[in-house]
Amino acid sequence: MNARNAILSAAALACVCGTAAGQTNQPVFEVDYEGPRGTNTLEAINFGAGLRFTKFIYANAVTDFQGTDQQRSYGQTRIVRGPDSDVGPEPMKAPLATHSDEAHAEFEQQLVGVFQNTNLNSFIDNMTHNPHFSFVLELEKPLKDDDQGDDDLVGEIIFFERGARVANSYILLEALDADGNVMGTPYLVDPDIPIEMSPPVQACVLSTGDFSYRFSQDLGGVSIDLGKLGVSSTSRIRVSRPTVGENGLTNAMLSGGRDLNPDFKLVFVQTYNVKLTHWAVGD
Ligand SMILES: [Ca+2]
Ligand SMILES: [Ca+2]
Ligand SMILES: [Ca+2]
Repeated sequence: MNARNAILSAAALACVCGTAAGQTNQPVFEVDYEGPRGTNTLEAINFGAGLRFTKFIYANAVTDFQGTDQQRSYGQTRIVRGPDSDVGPEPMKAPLATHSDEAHAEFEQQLVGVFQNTNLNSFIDNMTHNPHFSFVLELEKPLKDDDQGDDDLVGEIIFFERGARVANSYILLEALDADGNVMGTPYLVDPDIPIEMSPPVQACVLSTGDFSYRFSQDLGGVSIDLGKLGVSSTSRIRVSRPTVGENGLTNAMLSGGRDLNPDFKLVFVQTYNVKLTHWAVGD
């Protein structure tokens, strides 16, 4: 099925409704859903009241990838793609054989591909016991807040996370300036306030050994206003595994199956200076 037909196929278009408690907004994710093995493309995000966005900002580059154990980190942070999907980078089926600068750059080049599409079945997977990961996303153009300051209305960053009970993993986001210095405030994303997807959107789980398809898990989405990072615009975002004792994260917050190794995708939404399209049920 080509992309245009997929968009036009009402049967294939899952209207993914937000039901998160405690949030003032309930965005609807419109996903062209093929199933847990296929391509599941986010087509639009709708915050209601005519605030429906279809333009996304992608990354040009991943830089400064770091793992605690350089000998194993490429295997601890992996690229996943639905086995029947061809959107997004192919999984690297083994850790790199060498850790030369060239191999490091090759891995970063693979990673960035995850952030150049909205296929929710093309994402980053962190192994359960990965002790650390971080990298910087260099965006193709500045991500801007539609309404300066911290609010819960229109999120520019959507954190999609796969978990046994929808999203269950924390992540830390920081806006960086052109020199790599942190602007604003590091923001710990709480996976306990996900927008559940209804009907559910699932993402694949691949085996560690041969990367064959094993089963699938539900995805949850968390909508984050850019103001929560303490900035109104940024072109660089550092993504990392949070550390207990920093940025408000305590051990008590890891009860109930919550963890620090997200299997995730970040989607950046252009909400600033865009022509809004009005949309109603039944269109
Ligand atoms: Ca805001
Ligand atoms: Ca906003
Ligand atoms: Ca998870």
